[in-house]
Amino acid sequence: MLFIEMRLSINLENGYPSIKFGLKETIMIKSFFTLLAATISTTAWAAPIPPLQTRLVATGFDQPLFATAPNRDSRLFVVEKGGLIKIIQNGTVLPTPFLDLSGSVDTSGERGLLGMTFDPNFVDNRRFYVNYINKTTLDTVVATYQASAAQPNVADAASAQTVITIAQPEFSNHKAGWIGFRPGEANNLYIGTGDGGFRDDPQNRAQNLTENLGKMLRVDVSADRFPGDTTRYGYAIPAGNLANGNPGINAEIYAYGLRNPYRDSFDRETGTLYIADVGQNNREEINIGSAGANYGWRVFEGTRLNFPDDAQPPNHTPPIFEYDHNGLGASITGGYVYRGLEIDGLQGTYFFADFVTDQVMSFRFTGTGITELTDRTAELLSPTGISGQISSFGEDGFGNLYLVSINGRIGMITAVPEPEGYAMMLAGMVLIALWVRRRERMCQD
Ligand SMILES: [Ca+2]
Repeated sequence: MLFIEMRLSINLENGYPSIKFGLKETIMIKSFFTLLAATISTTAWAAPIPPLQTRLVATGFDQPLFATAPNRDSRLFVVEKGGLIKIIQNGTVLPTPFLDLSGSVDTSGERGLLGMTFDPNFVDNRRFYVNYINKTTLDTVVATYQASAAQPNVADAASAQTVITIAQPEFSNHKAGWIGFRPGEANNLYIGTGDGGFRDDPQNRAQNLTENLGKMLRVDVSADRFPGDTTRYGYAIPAGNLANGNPGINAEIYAYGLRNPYRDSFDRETGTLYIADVGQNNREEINIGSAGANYGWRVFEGTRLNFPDDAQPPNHTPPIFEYDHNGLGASITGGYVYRGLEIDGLQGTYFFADFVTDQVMSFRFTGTGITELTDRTAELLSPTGISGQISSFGEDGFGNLYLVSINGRIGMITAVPEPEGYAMMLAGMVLIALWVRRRERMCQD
């Protein structure tokens, strides 16, 4: 199609052939080119989405909770709840873990090694960050390490430095744990925190602006703020956080009113921040992250009033999408916007799952709402592949997306190979034809 367009364009002037024809021929040619242009532009706007499948990448992990990679790096780093980070390289899980934090991590309830991200300048500084619950204090720790200069598949354990600690209450749930850098904002580390448990956020922490729980935090980690202390890395406060110099508000807070943001992600092309917040009684929700936003918990659960005794915040930012517990599920696992190179039609499609009902869904965010809500469960889950219990999605260094199951399996979202895809389309057409014939017969009866 593109080739035809290029050949024809040689003879075009003002969009139409310059050779003189009669009126009738000119109208016909104009109609043809209008049709051609419409076809090309439609094709460019919405390449068809082929049938999808999950291709198993590796199995045998112990409660994997996350998968990620440095930009344009062909390895995939898998985070296990118990404290190990393992590398899949060329289809093989390397026998030596990249990092072993099992001696430092508490794993009871929703505690564990919960998140990981690579520094945008990883190629130069070999720096990465982890989020875990400390075995002794039971508090959240975000720490930075460096990969070994001599052995790139092993982290240098002695390089550990603490970026921030966040005090946690005694409850073992709502520890969130995602951390990440927004594309194009290399200095600032985003840290999602839950309300710390238990139910109904008993201390109302998510709305308390002197608490770092129930928040999206943002700190500047562009330099070691304690160069004389090999155990502390620290951080600075970037411009544009909520407090903006107000001493009555924690300087780290970017946005607030979250219950258990599990999981969050940046659209690697647009930088849009997606925050999936796990609900309590009734609603699972997906929010768009913006500086100063209040997502409402505990007063609101989605758009539903959860705690009528509290004053309703006037600045409540409702989710872009929510579902109730009588519908899609009861515990959301947020995913990613697809920006991989393999499947044109999927560009801009956001994937998420529900941990309780084993559903995988997708939609597109238009900037004001969502469109193309699609149930992907039948395509992406199967008894022999990824069967469910989606603990996270993962994104590799090239924008490919993965399903991570807590039962130990990891698979990549791919297109069904074309001959099979055609076969499936053909089978679908045959089924429709049979159905039409059956209806015709029924109408005749
Ligand atoms: Ca230091």
